[in-house]
Amino acid sequence: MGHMTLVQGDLTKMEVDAIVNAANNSLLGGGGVDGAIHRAGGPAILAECREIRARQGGCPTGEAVVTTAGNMPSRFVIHTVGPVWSGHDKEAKDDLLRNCYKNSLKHAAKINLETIAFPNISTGIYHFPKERAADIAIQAVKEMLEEYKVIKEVIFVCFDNENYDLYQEKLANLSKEV
Ligand code: AR6
Repeated sequence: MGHMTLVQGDLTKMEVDAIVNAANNSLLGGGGVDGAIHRAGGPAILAECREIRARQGGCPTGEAVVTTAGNMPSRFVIHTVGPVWSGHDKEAKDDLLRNCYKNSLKHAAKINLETIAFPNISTGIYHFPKERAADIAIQAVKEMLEEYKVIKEVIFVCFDNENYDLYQEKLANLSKEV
């Protein structure tokens, strides 16, 4: 079965089959990791995003779409849209965040990708609480690794120290369970 690993650093530098983008519904780019990905990958990514918009009109929250990674060392970008934390019904937000991880990996498995790197979706500009997001991410990825045998490695790429420390602790606890 595939496994989960952790690194701290810049997602755009990862040499993997796909990196996942924390995008928005428009797919037209933005700040945070989304801005970094479009800058590093170049205009080919936005061109494909525009084609997807023309076909299906953006990307609903919790869903995912796939484009080239342009000039980055990865092959594909899986763009998913996390929930904005503010507002009512926090359980619904949990479900949407869970869907981001699951749908991204479903797309990856469908095109036989083996290594996928995730940022900490929704925990920046969208203000999802980091620990709550980490629990959801790790659980969702664990379930998908059990289901999709083609996926060999999922790498959590943490940018800030707080996320890195959280994932380090949680992944260590998980490996103690088995
Ligand atoms: N590599 C890895 N992680 C990064 C990088 C990087 N280069 N840059 C930031 N992060 P955010 P969101 C981390 O805000 O909360 C955009 O405008 C960051 O520390 O990028 O899902 C979109 O267009 C945080 O832990 O995404 C949307 O409008 C994590 O990436 C909106 O932001 C996610 O933070 C999405 O907000």
